[in-house]
Amino acid sequence: MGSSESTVPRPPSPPPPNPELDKPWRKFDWGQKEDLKKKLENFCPSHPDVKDIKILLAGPIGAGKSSFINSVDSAFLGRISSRALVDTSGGDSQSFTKNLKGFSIRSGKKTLPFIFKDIMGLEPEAFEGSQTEDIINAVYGHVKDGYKFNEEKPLTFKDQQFNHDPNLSDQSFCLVYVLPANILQYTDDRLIDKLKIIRQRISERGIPQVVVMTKMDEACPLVQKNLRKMYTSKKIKEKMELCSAKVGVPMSHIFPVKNYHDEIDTNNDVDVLILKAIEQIVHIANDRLEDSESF
Ligand SMILES: Nc1nc2c(ncn2[C@@H]2O[C@H](COP(=O)(O)OP(=O)(O)O)[C@@H](O)[C@H]2O)c(=O)[nH]1
Ligand SMILES: [Mg+2]
Repeated sequence: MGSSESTVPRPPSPPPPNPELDKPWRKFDWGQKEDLKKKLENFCPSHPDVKDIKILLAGPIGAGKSSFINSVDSAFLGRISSRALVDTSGGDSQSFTKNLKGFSIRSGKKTLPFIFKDIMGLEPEAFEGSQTEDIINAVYGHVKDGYKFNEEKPLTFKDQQFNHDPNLSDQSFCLVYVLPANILQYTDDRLIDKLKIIRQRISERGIPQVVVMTKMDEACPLVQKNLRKMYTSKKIKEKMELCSAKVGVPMSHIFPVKNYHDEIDTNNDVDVLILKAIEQIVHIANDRLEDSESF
């Protein structure tokens, strides 16, 4: 059997800390997919002048904005969609979204009453202020569809593409930051500062902000193996708490997801996280829309 050498007994090393909590810290029903789909299919904006809710997605290049739109589309279609065109080049090409354009989502024959707008990547190193101005203008409906964002020069009221008189349906009632789970540890403060400026400016008019945290699979091996560990993984909880502290959004406004990225079929657990995020975003936006009489 073993060698007869005498070994100095080592003090027992403490067991590694369990990466998993005993109980999920957020209650989450993994069986609610059909319910969520139905609710979203039957949703109707609560203001008669607004046909659909505009959901503005902002975030760095490669964060997963296009993949998120595709994932929402896929969850409703029941098959993988690639309409929003994901950048597969690793993020350094020039082919990322530069034009403001809307994506609507269909379920069966019905077009759902919300539209995603994917805006230019929010890069920490880009010219001071220009992107934050563009994002703020986009929230308030001043940026016309098709406008081609220019990193070096924000849209101004003198431009043709500036909508001087946005109506209620041109405006966004929720700004969604799409941020990959691992970004906040490594990013420099310039991105955080930009987010802060945007937050201050849009909260003047009470526009809520939420974070969709993507690439949760890459952030935690437990979750990579099984998405249902999302709310028991200590690592995921830490990432979300860090995000809440740095970006200044409450935990209740942060939604962890895994986008479809290399799958060929949809699955329940990916869908249910994506649909839950959308359901919450749509309600947060609609609540703000209901209050819109007040300004
Ligand atoms: N593992 C993983 N990869 C993702 C996820 N979301 C996006 N990706 C990948 O990240 C890259 C950038 O995504 P993309 O949607 O183009 O980002 P965008 O620039 O914000 O539109 C693509 O290669 C995606 O396949 C995710 O949740 N998990
Ligand atoms: Mg994109």
